[in-house]
Amino acid sequence: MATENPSPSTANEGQEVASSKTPSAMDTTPIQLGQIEVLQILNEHGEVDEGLEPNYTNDELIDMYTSMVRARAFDKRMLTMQRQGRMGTFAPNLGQEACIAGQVYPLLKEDWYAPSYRSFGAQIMRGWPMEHLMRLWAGFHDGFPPPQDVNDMPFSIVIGSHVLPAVGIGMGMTYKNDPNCVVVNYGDGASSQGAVSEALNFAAVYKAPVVFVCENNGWAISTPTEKQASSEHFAKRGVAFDVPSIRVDGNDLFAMIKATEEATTRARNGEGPTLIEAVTYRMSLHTTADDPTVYRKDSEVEAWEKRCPLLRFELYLKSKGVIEQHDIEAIATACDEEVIEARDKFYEMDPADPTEIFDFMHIEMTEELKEQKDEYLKRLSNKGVTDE
Ligand SMILES: Cc1ncc(C[n+]2csc(CCOP(=O)(O)OP(=O)(O)O)c2C)c(N)n1
Ligand SMILES: [Mg+2]
Repeated sequence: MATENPSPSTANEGQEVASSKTPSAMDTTPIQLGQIEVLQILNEHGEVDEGLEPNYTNDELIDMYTSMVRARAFDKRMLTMQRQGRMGTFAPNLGQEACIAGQVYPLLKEDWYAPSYRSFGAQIMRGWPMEHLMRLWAGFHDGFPPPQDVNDMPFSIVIGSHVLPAVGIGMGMTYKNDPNCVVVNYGDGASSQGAVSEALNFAAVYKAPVVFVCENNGWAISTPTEKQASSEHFAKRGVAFDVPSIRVDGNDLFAMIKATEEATTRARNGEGPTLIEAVTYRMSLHTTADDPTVYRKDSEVEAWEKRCPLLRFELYLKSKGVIEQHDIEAIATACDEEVIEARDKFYEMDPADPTEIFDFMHIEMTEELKEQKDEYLKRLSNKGVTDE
């Protein structure tokens, strides 16, 4: 239907104005929703798809395996420290090590990483000292800012909130002609936040060099994925926004690396975003404040234990003759020693100054805050926490 007043004031005479054109007849051919590719290279028995087997050197293979073992050692130690009352609330990553390592493996130092809270394995790979992460989880504000020269956002606890800013970083890269890209991760639960859909749309329209990794780990605390979404395939979400999307075995390090590599290449070539749905499983607690035994069956966890990302990688490395059982044990011990060294450094760090918690909200403290601070200081003094 032609509109009666077709002219935006800027339109030149005689030039066709888009809004005044009679739309072409409705094309009634059914829309073929792009089939979602599914990728697995290394299965749970440690068998590799020979056509897709990557060509890494033995040292590279041992290095990537060690990254996963280190993440698991950190995970276990943090849980122990929390149970001893020496660590704050902590979100374990047990079972998701391949997903997390694979999504940053192809990143360059200059690229950006915008993680959610269950991503310490990747943060370590990006250059965060483990004692720094311990400081963060223990609640010290100096633990949150990324180390110098690490292009990461601090991890996001407000679920899905960091995905739009990550797209903003990507759009900034395009604007400045930077040949870099951004990887952002979020969970199956976070995908229900409207901001995540907005982010996919913005990224698609502006061809932002962003890799979205939706970590589908079965649960959003006690909400199972079937109550989160009507389709178990989160990769389908990308199709609606015209974002190339793929469903990947998130417990398969090779598949995660390959999918991320292809996505980062596309991003660097100006071809815009990609959505990777990483199918994985949270084998441990949501956080140390959670007890999953009240909402999920042990049999479910046992089934996923067989799909453990480390186990299949060990089987693969052994079958290739890259490592033997004693190497596996030596790597585990070395990683645990690294974590203990970091823990000891963390224990030696100065405790926080409890008086400074009011100091960083405003450049100039409001009268109300000053009163609150005074009251708080009096209480600390009465309790003997401070001398004053
Ligand atoms: C905006 C917001 N709402 C609620 C919460 C409380 N919360 C913390 S984690 C979580 C579930 C997240 O699940 P998912 O995105 O699947 O990530 P996962 O924990 O499984 O890695 C919720 C609801 C929050 N942190 N932020
Ligand atoms: Mg989840």
